[in-house]
Amino acid sequence: QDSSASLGSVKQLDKKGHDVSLPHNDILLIDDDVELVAYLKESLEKQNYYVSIALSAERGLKIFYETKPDLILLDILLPDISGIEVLNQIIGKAKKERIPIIIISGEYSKATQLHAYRLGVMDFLSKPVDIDLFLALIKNRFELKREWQESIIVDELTGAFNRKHFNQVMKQLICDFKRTERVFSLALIDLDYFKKINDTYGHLVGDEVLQSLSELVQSSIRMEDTFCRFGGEEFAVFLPNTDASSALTVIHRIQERFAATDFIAKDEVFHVTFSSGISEVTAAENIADKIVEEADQALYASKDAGRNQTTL
Ligand code: GH3
Ligand code: MG
Ligand code: MG
Ligand code: MG
Repeated sequence: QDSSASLGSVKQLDKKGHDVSLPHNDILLIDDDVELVAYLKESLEKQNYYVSIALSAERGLKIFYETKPDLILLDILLPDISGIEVLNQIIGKAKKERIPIIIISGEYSKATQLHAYRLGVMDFLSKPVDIDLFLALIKNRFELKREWQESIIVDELTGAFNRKHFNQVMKQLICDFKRTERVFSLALIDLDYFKKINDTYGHLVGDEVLQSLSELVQSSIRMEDTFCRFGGEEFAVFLPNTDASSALTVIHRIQERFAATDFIAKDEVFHVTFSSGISEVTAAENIADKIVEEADQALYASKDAGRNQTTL
């Protein structure tokens, strides 16, 4: 028996020995120059990119729509329709989904380049390709994309994940649960009498309290747990592989430390607490709305019972 399997950290290798359990970048290479394509594919795979090849525009379009690659390398002179025509067809979707398109072309007249840039491509490389420059460019494009992907799921004020990511994680955990029956818990956290903090000390101090809570939670949970700002002064923590009573222990610890945190404003020390409600996924309740509703009800029970406490 492999003990690491139970931790969910077991490596999954594909035929080429890539670790498919890690996030990876798919590149679609549309070019009819067989020799160049083979060379680029080999060079890219050495950098751990996944590469699909299309030797015609038609095939390229098919792969684009079916697999949603992370980046596209596109030739202009293709055997069927021109790369410019391909661009016309895919640029809208590519822009919307932030899929960078890099033109690699033996035809690089100013008119062609201008046309491509005006359609919205970011980069235009001329053949023959310098492999070092090529790889450096690709690396930067992915870096930019990764930064963007991160920025759209993180809340600016607190650094917690936002509602969009909350929904993604929920979906993934429910999917895992249905497959493996691996339990997870959701804790909702709502600050107590937060409106009064704002009214007494001002909105900026309120913001600092939100940031302080976020730092405390982030530093108190495990790597595999996910902390999100659910909205306003309400937060959520996903705890995979954790039943409700273990989640309770985690939240209690945070609750105690938070209540003991000294805040200072207007020359006085004040304290803030939060209430929490926990729900655990079950076979009967494995729909996102149900799980949130149950945690929300538990949260309201904590509020009713006097706040600064957690209910299962
Ligand atoms: P309860 O204990 O019942 O939860 O009372 P409460 O005052 O915390 O709840 P209520 O929903 O009445 O007020 C929440 C307040 O949170 C009102 C809103 O202005 C404030 N708030 C929401 N988002 C932010 C924010 O980003 N910054 C600041 N400073 N305040 C915020
Ligand atoms: Mg060609
Ligand atoms: Mg509140
Ligand atoms: Mg609230």
